[in-house]
Amino acid sequence: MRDAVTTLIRNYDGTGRYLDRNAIDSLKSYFESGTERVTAATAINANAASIVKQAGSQLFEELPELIRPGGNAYTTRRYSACLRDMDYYLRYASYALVAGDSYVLDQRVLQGLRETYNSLGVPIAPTVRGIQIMKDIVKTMAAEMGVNDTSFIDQPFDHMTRELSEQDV
Ligand SMILES: CCC1=C(C)/C(=C/C2=NC(=C\c3[nH]c(/C=C4\NC(=O)[C@H](C)[C@H]4CC)c(C)c3CCC(=O)O)/C(CCC(=O)O)=C2C)NC1=O
Repeated sequence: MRDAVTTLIRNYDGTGRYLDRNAIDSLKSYFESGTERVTAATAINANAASIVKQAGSQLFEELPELIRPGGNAYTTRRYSACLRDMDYYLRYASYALVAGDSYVLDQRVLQGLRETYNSLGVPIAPTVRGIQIMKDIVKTMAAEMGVNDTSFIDQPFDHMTRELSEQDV
């Protein structure tokens, strides 16, 4: 596990430097956003089941072919697997939000995921859409809980969708 602070120290220690102005600025911004990060995690924690359910409904409404015969989320087993995946993305996003760092996503969620999805025929673009729908729901909830600038919430969700969509070189 890494967070914004340990990642920064790791970089500076790697080159034997004291924390300079850039380091201090990024530490300040991390600590200043601390309360809002915790608020976002609280919003997710208190509403996880309903966020996943709502995002799933919206996704299947937008892309009904997913749950029709031949669709990857067709049959109860695959439908549940899909919502379970959404729940994974949401839970790990809440960790990354608190950490202020994407390392936990790279390490625990994204490693080997595209290969798994490709081998099972799980379509990437609709998965990306599902993650983005959850992002929007979480941002709305955080705003309702008094978070003024919810832009930091984009980071983990956008990181996951970026990594998932990345094309093989
Ligand atoms: C914590 C990290 C972690 C992740 C991310 C994870 C994902 C993950 N999703 C899987 C399957 C799956 N994932 C989906 C998901 C979907 N199908 C769709 O059409 C939608 C677009 C989408 C939902 C948004 C489906 C349907 C399966 C089952 C596919 C199958 O078995 O045929 C599998 C294969 C094994 C299994 O079924 O459990 C893995 C490993 N597992 C993990 O441990």
